[in-house]
Amino acid sequence: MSRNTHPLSLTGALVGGLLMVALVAVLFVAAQLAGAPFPPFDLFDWLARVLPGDIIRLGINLIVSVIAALNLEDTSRAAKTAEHLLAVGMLIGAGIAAGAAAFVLFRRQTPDRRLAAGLLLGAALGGGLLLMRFSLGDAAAADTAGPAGALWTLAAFLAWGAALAWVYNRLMTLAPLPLTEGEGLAASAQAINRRQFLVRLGGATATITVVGAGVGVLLNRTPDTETVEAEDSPPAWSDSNPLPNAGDSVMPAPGTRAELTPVSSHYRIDINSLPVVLREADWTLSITGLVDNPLELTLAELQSRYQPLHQFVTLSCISNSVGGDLIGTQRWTGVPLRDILADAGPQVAGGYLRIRGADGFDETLPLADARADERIMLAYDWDGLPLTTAHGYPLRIYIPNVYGMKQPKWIVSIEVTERYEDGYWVRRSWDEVARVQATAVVDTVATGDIIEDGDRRLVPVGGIAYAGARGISAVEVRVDDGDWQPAALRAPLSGTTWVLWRYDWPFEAGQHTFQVRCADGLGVPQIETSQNPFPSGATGLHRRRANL
Ligand SMILES: Nc1nc2c(c(=O)[nH]1)N[C@H]1C(S)=C(S)[C@@H](COP(=O)(O)O)O[C@H]1N2
Ligand SMILES: [Mo]
Repeated sequence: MSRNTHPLSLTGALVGGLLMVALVAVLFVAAQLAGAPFPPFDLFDWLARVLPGDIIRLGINLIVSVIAALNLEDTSRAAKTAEHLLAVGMLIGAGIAAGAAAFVLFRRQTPDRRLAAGLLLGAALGGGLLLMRFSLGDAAAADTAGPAGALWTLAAFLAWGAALAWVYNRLMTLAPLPLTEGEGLAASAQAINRRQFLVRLGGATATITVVGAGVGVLLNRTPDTETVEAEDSPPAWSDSNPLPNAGDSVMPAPGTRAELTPVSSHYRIDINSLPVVLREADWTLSITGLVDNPLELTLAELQSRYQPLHQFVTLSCISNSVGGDLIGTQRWTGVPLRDILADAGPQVAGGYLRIRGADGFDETLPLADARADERIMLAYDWDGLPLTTAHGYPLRIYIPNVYGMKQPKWIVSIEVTERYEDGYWVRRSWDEVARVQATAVVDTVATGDIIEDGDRRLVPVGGIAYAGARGISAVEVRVDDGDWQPAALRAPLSGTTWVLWRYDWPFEAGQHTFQVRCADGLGVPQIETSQNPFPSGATGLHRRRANL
């Protein structure tokens, strides 16, 4: 029996992959249990920083198209899940490649040297991932791991490398495949053959993976599912605590999206696999640069020194498609930025504010805008409660009329400078101004809520229109090839939110297409030609088909 034929690199790929799957499961449990680093996310986040904007965009487009094709409900949540799976897939891919390479390398080595080589390979992989993690800086603060976390990561990858070498050495002692019938009988009488060993290895790694994934999910400490204690909740909006437009006679057509988006279902977009977890005790806001009095404010100081401002605000991602769900409306509470700037005393008039988030995200705002527009605020509450981790705790900025990409979350510093610098997404070729495009959406053709009006039957049709803080002056609806008809506008929650519209359409049986368009508060009609979100935000007419 020829015992010393070397296993193929294909076998190495299989073993490297199996072992990596198990390793990822173990890393996942440690991350969930003890807040250890989760290297697949570091790899993914690092790639997201260093790869060219075009490639990132291609990736995002692909994910978003798949989500659209699958008709998944919550785009931003599904996209994050897809990113997480991709991150894990990439690390497993690295395990497969490293396993194949190692099995070639191992051929010329003695069993002991193989072990050393395996450890070296593990160290290289683990070390590389740690370097990526360190290069992300504060962004990696999503977990509590310090040096212990780094050591753990390294140890885990060393174990992976050692296991790879051990498997190779073990395979060398087993009968290679294929066996003749006689050899097979003989082998099964004494010991297992290579195939049986690999099947066992597969079973063991599968067990570790399933158990690990199960335990990890049970322990779930993902910060974005964080909920707030019920007793801390502010009074819900109700008859005794009405929304500002509660008395409006134009009622949303049934099926229109909620006028005020529950925080738990507000979309979430950020550059990291995991949102940055900041703690109040460790956090301050610094105002630095060209100022007379540099400031370093705690959250309590921000809240007590300045008069709070409450604003209903609609926030949209520039990547939102017309009719998409990357848009939401909440009640933001914070401090006008100009009040804080007044205390800091900028030394320039025409400069810029460089606003940095703890995740490495940054944007630039003209100083003059912040001084002139009291709506520009640093916000700490949504719906009367502290921002959730996912939405930027403890501090984010609101800037009217621009897309979310211009408005950092998790703000840690604001620097007054003379020089303009592109922000995070602008460096990746998105629009420098990112002014919100006027768009309107048909949310519902409420065929189940037909109104009997004398001998007429009316179908409520409705949705939203949004043009940033410019407001909406008109919405029109067209059914099939008919004329554009004016819709009724519900008073908005504020001048900086979307506007709900409604059009009661005289029923006609059959298949119909409902189209909508709007004009902003200045009467400027929306752009009707369809444009993709990149680089300046989506435009075009939204339509919805209904069978009546
Ligand atoms: N620090 C930081 N701020 C950020 C981002 C980010 O990745 N990091 N994403 C921006 C983008 S692209 C959008 S659309 C909004 C989304 O805010 P939300 O997640 O609370 O809906 O946050 C903005 N602010
Ligand atoms: Mo965004």
